[in-house]
Amino acid sequence: MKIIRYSKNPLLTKENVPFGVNSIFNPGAVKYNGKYILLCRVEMPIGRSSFVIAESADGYNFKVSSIPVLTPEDHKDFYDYVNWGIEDARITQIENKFYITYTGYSKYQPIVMLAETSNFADFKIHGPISEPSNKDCALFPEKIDGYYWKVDRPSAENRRDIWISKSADLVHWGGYKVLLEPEKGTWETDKIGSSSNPVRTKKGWLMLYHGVRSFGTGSIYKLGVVLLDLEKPWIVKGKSKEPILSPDKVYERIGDVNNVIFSNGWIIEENGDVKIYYSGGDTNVCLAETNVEYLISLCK
Ligand code: BMA
Repeated sequence: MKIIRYSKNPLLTKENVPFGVNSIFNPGAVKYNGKYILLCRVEMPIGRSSFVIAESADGYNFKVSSIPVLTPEDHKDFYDYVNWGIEDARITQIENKFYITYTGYSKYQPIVMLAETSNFADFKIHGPISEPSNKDCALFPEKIDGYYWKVDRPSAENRRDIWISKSADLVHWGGYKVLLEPEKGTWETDKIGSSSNPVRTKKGWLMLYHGVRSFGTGSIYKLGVVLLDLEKPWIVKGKSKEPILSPDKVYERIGDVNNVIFSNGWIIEENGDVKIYYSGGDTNVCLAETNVEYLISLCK
């Protein structure tokens, strides 16, 4: 098994959105009531992002909601932290609720926001769960050692590492540790960040991440995969040495931001098949398929 791009990529472009947008991209993904749900970022004509739902019975053919389901204006008490847009949702089911971690963007720079929903129509917004500058947050789907856990990507001077922390209530966090650092002099040399919510496998927590190498003229975003210890999730058991998906097709090479493969959502089927939803060039929604065993075999 390899990572196989869907032959009809991209699944969605702005032509599939029933209202005027610049782009649709970076979907969070989850199965709900037997349906595939993508919570996609739409950049509105003014240049600020909101979220729409795209829904599908088969994971390939999606229909986009007629209006955004979550906007900066919905944030009332927290508007100052999201008034430049909300971006890049990651969805984690914990018991019978869906928790959404996403980027709030404002003059204060990126910050991690938390919301929850039971039906993808009504959202309870908890507000910021980080200080700036921080993004790429993903929650673990169950308690470990009595705590909820998250990964995120704070920006420190010259450093873009993935950190892990824990919480008793999903809102107040502590116990911060560095989880993963960019491997210098490789495809991920400049920065890394989570690309999916971690999923339990027999061998450990499996998670996609993105790595970035910057050049004078821009950056290249690629995907990797990492395996974390089940009981001690701050321990890395292995990771892919090479990227698992790199910009290659025209719809990944050329877009609002060239040479980007960015993912923040995947679905693991009961038989171990994996659907990685991703975007090419910050401009569309695409799909690549693989399976859990193959991803684990890459984590050395
Ligand atoms: C990251 C985020 C993503 C975006 C990516 C590539 O920093 O802002 O939303 O897809 O850059 O441009």
